[in-house]
Amino acid sequence: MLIENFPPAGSPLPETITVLVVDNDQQIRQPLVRMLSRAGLTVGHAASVEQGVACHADRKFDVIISDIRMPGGDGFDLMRAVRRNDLDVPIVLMTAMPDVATAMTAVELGAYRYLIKPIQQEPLLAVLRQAARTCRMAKLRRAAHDASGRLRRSWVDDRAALETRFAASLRALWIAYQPIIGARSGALFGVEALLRSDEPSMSTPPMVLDAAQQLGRLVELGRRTRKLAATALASDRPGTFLFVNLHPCELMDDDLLSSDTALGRVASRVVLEITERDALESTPTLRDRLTRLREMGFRLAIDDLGAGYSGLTTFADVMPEVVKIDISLVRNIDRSDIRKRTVRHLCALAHDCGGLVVGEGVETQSEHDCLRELGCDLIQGYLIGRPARELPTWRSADTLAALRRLARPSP
Ligand code: G
Ligand code: MN
Repeated sequence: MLIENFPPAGSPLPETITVLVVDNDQQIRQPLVRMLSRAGLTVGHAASVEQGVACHADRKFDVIISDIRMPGGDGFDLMRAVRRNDLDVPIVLMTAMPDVATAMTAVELGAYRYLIKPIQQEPLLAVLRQAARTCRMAKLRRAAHDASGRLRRSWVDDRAALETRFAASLRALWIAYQPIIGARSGALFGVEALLRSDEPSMSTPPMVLDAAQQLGRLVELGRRTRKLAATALASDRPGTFLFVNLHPCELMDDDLLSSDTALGRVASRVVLEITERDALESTPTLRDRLTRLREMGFRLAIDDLGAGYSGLTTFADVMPEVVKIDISLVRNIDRSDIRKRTVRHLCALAHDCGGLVVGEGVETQSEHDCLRELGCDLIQGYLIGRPARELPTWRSADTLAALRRLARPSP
């Protein structure tokens, strides 16, 4: 085992990302190690599963990247062995021979990414940086919990318990639909699909999302949610839009880019809502992925604009067809000059870029009227309808006109 770029003993803590490369093929391993070292990463490498496991046990890396097929033990054996001692380190798998069986195993074991060789430098670096950040965040969170002394059981037990609860919440998953109507016409424009679970120990959507994040299963959760949401739409009359929330990490899931999925098949009726909880710019190949989604027929929305984590940078990155104004700007807007001014300008900006604006979380008639006066095109909130198991039954008179407006003007 060789380690490149490690600082000499006694030097300050390294700021660089440490990565372990495991591949039996020297022709692949060596150039990869060289490329990562040149990019400033601290790189360890191993030629077998056994060596890799020993290497990681010896010196905890921020992220591991491993080949799948290797003689004497494959990438999955490596994952299982590493997980016995380290629940956090993200493991990126790579293969020259992708197939459904290995991809499914990778998902089941919680691989961070499944990459296909040959691997391009920039996307790989972006993935590794993001993985290292995830790993460090997990470690920090763990340290904070430890320090508070709140957590008495072992982490392994906690993880197992969390996995059990998460599995139960997945089984009890369902979708609630909330109507979105035209601000002027009052006609149904679409519905937002909202994640819900009947599992009592994980009863709120943030609890399910948080568990998925901790367990590295956001992609899996996203796939299930999208499939469930799309199935209901397929049985609905044409003409209304389905708004679906995406976690930014779902943008990296190739399943989202496939036309051969339940959601892909109805893409032209779907608005994908993106919230920038994680920096979007850390999503490699973002531009290409957004272009591909639009080619498939999807429209894109910025969710929760004004909520702190969803900012104007995201707006510029995505050039959304729809902007959703966050509930915090909507609440009591009729009594706040500054909110009125903000929303008026956000509407002007969105309209200038050819987009529509949705006011979210509208609870009173005064908020509704005020938003309409300020230029909001669409309204969503308890005033109109609470999220419910059934799709709203009312029909749209102006959906066609709205559809025409949504026919994508160029950014
Ligand atoms: O982040 P996003 O905008 O997708 O969140 C939507 C959430 O807001 C849903 O969980 C939904 O239940 C909730 N919601 C929808 N309408 C209202 C409303 O009028 N008031 C409040 N307080 N919450 C709402
Ligand atoms: Mn939303």
